[in-house]
Amino acid sequence: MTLKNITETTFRQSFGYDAALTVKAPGRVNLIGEHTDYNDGFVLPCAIDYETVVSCAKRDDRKIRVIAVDCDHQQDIFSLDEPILSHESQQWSNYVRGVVKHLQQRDSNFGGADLVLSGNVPQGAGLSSSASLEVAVGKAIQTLYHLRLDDVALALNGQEAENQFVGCNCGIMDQLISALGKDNHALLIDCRTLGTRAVPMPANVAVIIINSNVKRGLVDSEYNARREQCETGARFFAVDKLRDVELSQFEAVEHELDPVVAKRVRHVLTENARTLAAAEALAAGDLTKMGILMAESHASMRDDFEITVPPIDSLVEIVKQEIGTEGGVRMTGGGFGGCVVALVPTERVESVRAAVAEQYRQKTGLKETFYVCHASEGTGLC
Ligand code: GAF
Repeated sequence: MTLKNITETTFRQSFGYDAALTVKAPGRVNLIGEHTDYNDGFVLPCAIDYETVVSCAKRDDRKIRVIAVDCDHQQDIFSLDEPILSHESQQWSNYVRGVVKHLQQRDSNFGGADLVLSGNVPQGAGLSSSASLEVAVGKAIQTLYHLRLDDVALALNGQEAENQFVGCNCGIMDQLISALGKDNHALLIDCRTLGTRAVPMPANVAVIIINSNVKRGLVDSEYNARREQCETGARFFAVDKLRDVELSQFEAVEHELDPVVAKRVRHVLTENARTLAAAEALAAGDLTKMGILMAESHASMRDDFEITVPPIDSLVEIVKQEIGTEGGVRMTGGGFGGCVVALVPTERVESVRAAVAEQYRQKTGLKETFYVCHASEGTGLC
């Protein structure tokens, strides 16, 4: 059964009538440009063929009623005419409540709705299951009520909900790529202007995602701490965002900064430069150059930004040994576990799979999950 079949069938069985429409919004994998988005820098993600799907219909009253298929069919119901507060026990509900609350502040021309959600983006793996949920719920209401909000506004709305309602101070990358992803392309995003450039994925190159299955802990607090360290760095240079600091300017005064802050700043400045170079390399189909940039990015996340963990470093080493100069591999996403992404010639996929299957458990005691993904279209009707 497809996700669309699941949400439509659940809708009919639970609410006793047919959904008016079904929308989807994908998760993402970031090829390079990590922790640069909230520094107004550059990122190069692609949307993936794992997504959240929402079947929905208008209601005659001003209530929002939602069922989450993947959370034991739990239900939530709240009114648009009362203050929308956090749900005490159902965390998934807070993404829906936050999106609806912030949507009301952007365009309140909508009434009640019934929604059924389901998704297959692995949760807690750093592949943006939350952003895909936020964008999908926004898209559902926008489409049902013909709200005059474009997909960039839906992305900003999702980010606002996550920052202000859920409490994670994330940047804009995940929601924006879920909203704007392009089939067979990565997107170079300038997180200051929100301008995008679609970069074609080279023919015969596979996007592999390997979940380390490390239990992620303290992700939000470590994430927010990194963000604060970057803000401290920006204050040192008397700029709003690290985007406005040149590498040479930083190197001239590096020793005056707190050593930890200096490492964080170095990561962000060098990662921005790598991301721009990677967009060129990808566009030129230069997998060797991509490999070098991805390896440097990983080392920078490990040594300067300090967001990798030993099993992730092991995975990267195993894949790197296997592919040599034919492609690249690095940790992807916020860090402290999650996934690595590899770009390899299609014919190397099976040898990478075999190398990881043979060595990862032996080195770490953990079992990986292996995905071969397709760079996909952003949110839209199903
Ligand atoms: C998480 C955040 F949600 C993004 O905004 C981004 O900062 C990323 O971590 C790190 O690059 O996915």
